[in-house]
Amino acid sequence: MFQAKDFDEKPKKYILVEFPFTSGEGIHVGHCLSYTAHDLMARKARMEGFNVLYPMGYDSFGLPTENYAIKTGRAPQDINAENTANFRKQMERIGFSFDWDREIDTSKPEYYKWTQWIFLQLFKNDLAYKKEMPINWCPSCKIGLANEEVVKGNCERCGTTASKKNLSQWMLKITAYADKLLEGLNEVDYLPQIKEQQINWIGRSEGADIIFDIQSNEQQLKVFTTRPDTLFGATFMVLAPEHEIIKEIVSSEQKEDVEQYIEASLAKSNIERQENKEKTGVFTGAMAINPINNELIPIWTADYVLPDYGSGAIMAVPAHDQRDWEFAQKFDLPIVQVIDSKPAKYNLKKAAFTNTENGFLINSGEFNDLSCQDGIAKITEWLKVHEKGGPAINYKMRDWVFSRQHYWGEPIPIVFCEQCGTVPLPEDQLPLELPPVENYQPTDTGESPLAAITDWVNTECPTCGGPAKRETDTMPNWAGSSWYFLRFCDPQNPEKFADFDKLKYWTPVDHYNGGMEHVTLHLLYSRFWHRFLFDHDFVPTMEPYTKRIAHGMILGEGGIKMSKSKGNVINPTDVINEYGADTLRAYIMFMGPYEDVKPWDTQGVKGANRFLHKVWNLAQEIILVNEKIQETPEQWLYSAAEIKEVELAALVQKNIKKVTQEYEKFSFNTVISHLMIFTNDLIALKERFNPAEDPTAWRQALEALLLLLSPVCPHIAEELWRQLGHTRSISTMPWPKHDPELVKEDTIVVPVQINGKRRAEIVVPADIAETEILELAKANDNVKSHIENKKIHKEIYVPNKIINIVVK
Ligand code: ANZ
Ligand code: ZN
Repeated sequence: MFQAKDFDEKPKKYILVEFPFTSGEGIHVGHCLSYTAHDLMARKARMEGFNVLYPMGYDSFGLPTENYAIKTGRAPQDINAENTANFRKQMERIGFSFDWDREIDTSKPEYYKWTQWIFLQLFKNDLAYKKEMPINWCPSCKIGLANEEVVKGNCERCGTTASKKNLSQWMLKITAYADKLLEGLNEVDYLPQIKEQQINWIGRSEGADIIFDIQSNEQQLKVFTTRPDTLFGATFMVLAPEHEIIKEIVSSEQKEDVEQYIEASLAKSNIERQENKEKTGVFTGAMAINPINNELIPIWTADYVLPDYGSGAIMAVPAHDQRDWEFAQKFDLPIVQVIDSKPAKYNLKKAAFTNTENGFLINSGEFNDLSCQDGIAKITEWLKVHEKGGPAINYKMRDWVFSRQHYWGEPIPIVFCEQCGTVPLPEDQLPLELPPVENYQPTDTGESPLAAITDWVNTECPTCGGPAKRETDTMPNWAGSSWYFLRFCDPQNPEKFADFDKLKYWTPVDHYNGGMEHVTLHLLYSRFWHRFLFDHDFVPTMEPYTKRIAHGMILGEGGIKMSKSKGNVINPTDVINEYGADTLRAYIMFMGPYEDVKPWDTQGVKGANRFLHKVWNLAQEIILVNEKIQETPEQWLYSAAEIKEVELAALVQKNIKKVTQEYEKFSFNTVISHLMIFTNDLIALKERFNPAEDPTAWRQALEALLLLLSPVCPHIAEELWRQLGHTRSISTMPWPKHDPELVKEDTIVVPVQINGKRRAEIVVPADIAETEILELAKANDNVKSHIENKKIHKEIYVPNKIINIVVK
């Protein structure tokens, strides 16, 4: 019924909502909110003549299924089949107009074959590599934990403090795409806060690397700074406690203190370390040499410097950086001011002088008097010439850890050969299927359960035929969702992940909706894969999604978070059983602005249900006095302009216009409120103008209401439509259009400007003539006082907008 047609000549519209992570609990109200809102868009777009692609599938690899399998001793494959069937049933009951022919499931080999294929392309382009990385580890359960399983630093299962364990892991080099991912944001129309979060997550900083020699030591120390202009003010250095160099430079006197300090800070989380509290740290006993003036400055270690940003080391400039200032105060280190401003407003005794935008350099030798901006350029240049560093760019974003030591994920298509090393599986061996196992439990070595299936692990090297071992890590849950929007364009293709011409027809996605919580992970990952595929001519567009919006969270009754433990989770199926799918849909749209956080309210559900009863009862009265429609489906076109009775005609016209406008603004709650007002107004008018007097006019009015209501409440709209005698589905009808002649606003407000200054506003009939409005304007008291005794040079009326009078 709602199948999208490849290459149809109608204009296409690709509307996408994030597909669900298929847990055993089934669909929740958050899904209902976004799926309903986009169902409205999809249904309306079809009625407006678009060829709409509104697809759905299942993001089904991952922990909930795996954990359930462990608990029940059943195969994840079986559990998944049940979960997805349950989701499908629920979504069908709510009446979403998905194109079910395009259903996909990320854990099916036909699908993940292509996830593996894309991984191979990334690998061949040096964007996938292995690196020793810490994983979360529960020392008591002796298993690796996914991030989601670490709750407030503790193992979710047993509550023991999670620690880290180093394992060699697959990484994807998303950092190589940092600039492209930033630039791409200029091409798209995302909510401003979504763009901002992406920009902050990527976290691009321009600055310089500076290399410091160390006194009586071969080692050198590199720091990243955004403020090379402050180099003369560097009075000490600080290393993150994790910094490798510490053990090479620490003096024997300081060794014990330093080791103790390191141990204590490793126990802290990153968040704890960034919190604003008393600075801690210890001197390493080593001295660095400032390259620009050869001064000796002490090297400290302190945990306010993070190991995984820049080089994990800083030059501290306490005069101009507040954290460094606090540290210098605490440990009585020198503070040397190197930026000044006019007039001087700061007091270095109270805080660092950080707002140096209009500052200039002092105490900086040959660089004195330069503006900060010039100072940055000149000192960076000096560093480059003297081989002590140079321009550098840093990103907050890290490479993407792509390995999981879990069973229920895509196997990584790589083998390790004694002769050939790391060998990608040839593409014709894909999919590399996930073998069945007895035991899904993560292992006490931190390896994936796949490692225990020796006859799967031991294989032949595809290159030399010698003995080789398979990679046993699987991909993260984010893999399958990084490209699913492409597969929807050609979901059954066995030869390719999607046919290029089909992609050309359908992509980019016109509207994409997802949670705010996916703005920095899934959204960024999928943009990265897509951009990579674009760079290698596998997809036709640079960016995957034209628009990206986000729905607000639905809270439980009373405004507290819905959670199983609080027992306040609303099950959409219960609502349907009691009130029907249309009530659920209408209520969920009526709750409030789409992007707002809003609480569930059972009274509101009842209100939505009452509204639908009103529509039903009104319709029955009108249907009763009407003959069944006789037109053949092809002939029948809706035209509200045929309604002769003036008041009814005006009411219908006004509402077609208003409701359509609200749809276009994606203001779904006001779509419903206007439909409610429309219904009430029709009921009120019925008291004065009996449907039996002009059954046709009332039928046409009802048809307008049903057409406007049908995207929200398709079931009741269809039923009443058929009761009127129509044989063609309401969902295939053209969207009603209002007649501008019939919805003229009676009066308009027009501002009056005199010599460019707004002096008055006048209220006039909308169809007023120019001469008439100019007379009225000049008669206005405020206007009068400004033109009295002056000569009118020019007077212009821009219809419906403004009056301009120029006097001398
Ligand atoms: C000297 C300096 C002087 C700095 C000054 C700032 C102001 P963004 O903008 O976030 O990139 N920094 C560098 N690496 C760090 C790390 N691993 N942990 C903590 N801080 C680190 O910030 C760059 C600045 O943050 C760098 O510039 C460095 O301090 C600090 F008046 O260097 B600055
Ligand atoms: Zn080999």
